[in-house]
This record gives sequence, C-alpha cells and structure tokens, in this order.
Amino acid sequence: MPAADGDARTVRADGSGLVGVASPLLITAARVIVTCPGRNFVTLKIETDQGVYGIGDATLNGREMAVVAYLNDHVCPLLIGRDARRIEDTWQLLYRGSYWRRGPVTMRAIAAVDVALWDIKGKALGAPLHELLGGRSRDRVMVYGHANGADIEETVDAVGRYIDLGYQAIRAQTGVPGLTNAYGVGRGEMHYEPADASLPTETVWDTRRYLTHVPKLFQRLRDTYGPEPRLLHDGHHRMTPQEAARLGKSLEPYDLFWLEDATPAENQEAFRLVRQHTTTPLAVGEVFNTIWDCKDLIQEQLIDYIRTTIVGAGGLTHLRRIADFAAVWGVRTGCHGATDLSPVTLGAAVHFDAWVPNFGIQEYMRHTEATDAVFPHDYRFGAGFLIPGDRPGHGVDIDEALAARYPYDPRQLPIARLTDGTLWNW
Ligand code: GCO
Ligand code: MG
Repeated sequence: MPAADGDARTVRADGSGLVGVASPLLITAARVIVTCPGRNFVTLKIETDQGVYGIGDATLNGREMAVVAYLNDHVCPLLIGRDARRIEDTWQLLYRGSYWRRGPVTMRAIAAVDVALWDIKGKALGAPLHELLGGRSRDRVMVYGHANGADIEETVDAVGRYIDLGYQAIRAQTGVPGLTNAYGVGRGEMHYEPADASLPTETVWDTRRYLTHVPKLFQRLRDTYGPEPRLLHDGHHRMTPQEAARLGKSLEPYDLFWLEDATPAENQEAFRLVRQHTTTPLAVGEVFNTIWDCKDLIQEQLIDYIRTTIVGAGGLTHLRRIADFAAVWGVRTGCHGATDLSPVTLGAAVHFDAWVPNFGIQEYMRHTEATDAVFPHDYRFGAGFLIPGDRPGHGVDIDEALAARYPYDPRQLPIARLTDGTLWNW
C-alpha cells in the first residue's frame, strides 16, 4: 500500500520510491556548516549520488574551529567517492587510519561522519534510526532539566517550574554564598550558556564553602517537594576524591538520582575511593571520547550511569559499543544533552535512548527558538519525556539559508581559580 499523502517517508510496501541499499550510494560532497543561532554549532552534511543526504553534529564547545579544520583538511577529502553504506568500515578508517587516536577533536569529527552516514542509511531504507539499531525498547525517553538559582530559594522556585512543566527528573544547582559565578547558575529562565565571551571569564571557587552549602539545598528541596521528584546534581569535576566521598555521604538522606562528575576521571581509580564511602549513585563521562576512558569505571562497577554521548565519542557506532559493554556490568546510560550539543545530536540520542536496553535517563537542556528553527526536527517533548519521531534517519535537518544568517561568534568556556589564585577545574 502506498504511503499516505504527505507522509515524509519514501517507503512503500512494494518497495517503490525507496532508494534502498542494493547498489552503492557514492559520496559526492561533504561540507561543513558553521552557524551561531544564539550559540555556535558545527554541522557536517554528506551528499550522495542518489540524492540522499545525511547530517551529523561536530560541535566542540569553545573549540569549534579545531573540528572544522580537522574535517575540512583531513576527513572530507577521504569521503568523496566512498560508499555511504559502509558505516563500520568508514569508522575504522577514520579511527585506526589516522594513526593518532582518540581525543575530543578527532572523535567529534568521526561522530559527525558516523551520524551523517546512519542518517543516510535510514533515509535510504525508509527507516527511523531506532529501527536500524534494533527497534524501540520503550515508547518515550525520560529526561531531566536544569534548575538553577543564584541562591537556594531561587533554585527551589526553579525546580517548582520544572515540576509544573511535567518533568519527573530535575538537576538542581545553586550559587554558593561568598562566591560569584558558581557553576550552573544561569542568566535567565530555562536557558544556561556557560561559553559567554571570546576570552574565558574568570570565576572563583572554594570547595569548602560548596560542601557545606549543597546539602542545605537538597534538604529544602525534599522539604518542599517531598520524595517523588528525581533530583540530580553536577559537581563539575571540582572535588578531590575525598571531598567527593564526603559530599556523596552528606547527600544520602536526600535520595539523589545521581551525583555527576564528582571528581575528574582521567584517573579512573579515583572513583574507588568515592564509591567505597557513599551509596549516592554516581554518573560521569560527558568529556569521555572512547570506551578506554570508562573501561575500568564500568567493569569495576565504580559508577551507575555513563554520561558519554554520540557527538563526544565517535558517533552511534562507538557509543553503542560502550552501552553494550556497560549493560554487561549493570551500568545504565545517561547521555550528556547540554545546549552545546546540537539538535542533530539530541535527535540521534532520542533514537539511541529509545533502543538502548540499559537506558537510564537523557539530559535535556532546551535549545532556543532560533536554534530549533535552523534545525527542524521531529522529536518532541511531552510531560517530562522526549518522544522520537518516525521520519527516516535521525529526523533532524538543517535549514542552510537560515543557518547562513548567523555567522560564527567566537566564545570560550569560563575558567575557575581557587581563592588564592590557583587555577582549578571549571
Ligand atoms: C552538563 C554539563 C554542561 C557542560 C557543558 C560544557 O552536565 O550539562 O556539565 O553544562 O558544562 O556541556 O560545554
Ligand atoms: Mg555535567
């Protein structure tokens, strides 16, 4: 039976109208598009000889142009003439074939190619991405939003607004008395953009003040909203393992869904100390690039949630491998979803989340209306969940004419110093 009129899909039951994958889909062009509809995004568009194209996100917050150069100078020339069907082989070519492995720039460039190729395959087969991955394990994907405030009362109010919007999981961050520009404190409701200037803004940090203040926030939140909402908190790599252990312990009465980035994880063993001292669930991994960054964390069951996402870790091809490995050890996913990940990454993530059996939660920071207009998409939000669309591929497009109206605007993430001037982790 032909697809209904107006149906965006080209699939028909008799196969007519479908490009399919019986013959090669040769890559004819690979172009990098940089746009700043409120914040910078880097997008790769891959075109084929059969008219089917795909897009992938390559945004690296504050270091965008490094990925642009990597793609333009070293990756796009390799793609021309290749068969777009061969996703795995292309991934291996870009990973092994570069000799220089891993790192945020390389793995984002690989992710952009990988996601664009999955998008092409989905369109060629008339299948939404979650179908290619193995089909849905769930109908909708639980998300958490960001509630921020300059002080505890402001954060309590912000959490209330998220509850009113139907969110069942909310990350809560608050300013710390005596410190200006504490991490996670936004400049307006619902939106938070830390990369705010062409040179890094300097902030001051004092872990002692923070450690005594944060439990008061969660006490107030439980007193106000009761046991039901899932509450999350991001330590943003600021604590030593011992300090993280202390915070985890002092937050136990408030039943957190997770404590994120309690301590930096370049040294995966650091999490042993944290883990031994607290039952607060631990999440980490938004800055990880490959499975090698989290192998020990996962197989020693030192964490509960792995935060690595598609754009950060070489695309769906590699994230799927991390998720399967995590499933073996009872670790669930909790993909990074800040606004510096474009709607292309979010769209692909919603399909991934709908499939992945060991799904935990998806971070969801809303993009601005200008960003959503540049990247039309078919995922939608409803009552605390994101729902994947059923358009072939990942369901996100780019309006190139509109994108061209927002030129690149250099911005970097802030830095943090301790009160004596020592450079610390932002
Ligand atoms: C999060 C993150 C972000 C990062 C941002 C950096 O948990 O959402 O910590 O807010 O700070 O992605 O570019
Ligand atoms: Mg984080």
